[in-house]
Amino acid sequence: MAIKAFIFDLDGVIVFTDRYHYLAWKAIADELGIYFDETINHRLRGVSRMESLEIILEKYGGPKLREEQKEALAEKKNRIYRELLGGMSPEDVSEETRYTLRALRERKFGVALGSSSKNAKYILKKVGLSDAFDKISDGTNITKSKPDPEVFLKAAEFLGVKPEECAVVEDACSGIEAAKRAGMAAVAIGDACRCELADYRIECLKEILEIPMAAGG
Ligand code: B16
Ligand code: MG
Repeated sequence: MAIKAFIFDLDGVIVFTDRYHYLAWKAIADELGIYFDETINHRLRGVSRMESLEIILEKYGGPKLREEQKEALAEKKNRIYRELLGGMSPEDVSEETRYTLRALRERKFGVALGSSSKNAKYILKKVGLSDAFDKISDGTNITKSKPDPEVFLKAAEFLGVKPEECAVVEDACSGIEAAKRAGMAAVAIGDACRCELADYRIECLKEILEIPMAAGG
């Protein structure tokens, strides 16, 4: 079936905020005396906030935390993270990224965001990309995070296209798996290129425009 729309992951594809996630989680981990490093941080890619906390708590040796304590920790992490996001600007998005998004729309493809983040709209605003997407599916409209396909199925629904008419661009293997479970084509960039489920592998975003399915809408 012909591809009518592209759904982009945010963190790791459009913007690179994992350093901010790392610094914010590190502050929480340090407060609890938990070992946390960049390798553990890597496991948090594409994973929801509460699931990220559970991964960090795997190394926690203290008394069992109640649900409300966990929620308070996740909220605190988010406050620190948003403070760091506050320093973002349009310079945090490459010209190549802007060009690729524009070119796809000029070719009449639907362009949506499919991100696990509840901060997606804030990030898009900070980097001046609020108008670059036709529809946004993010952490605020899902109950299950990647590798569950919900975030991408919602994006297709918002765009008014069938799942099999969509291609997802992802940097995390959990996102590639989610795309395939949604019945969509999966384009891998960065780390996700080692994921066997990927249909296409690209080194930089504008290579999307050279994939035959993006030739014209
Ligand atoms: P928030 P993506 C994901 O974004 C991040 O990769 C992941 O590290 C983060 O935990 C998740 O969003 C939730 O983010 O705390 O802002 O709701 O890659 O799906 O765009
Ligand atoms: Mg990502």
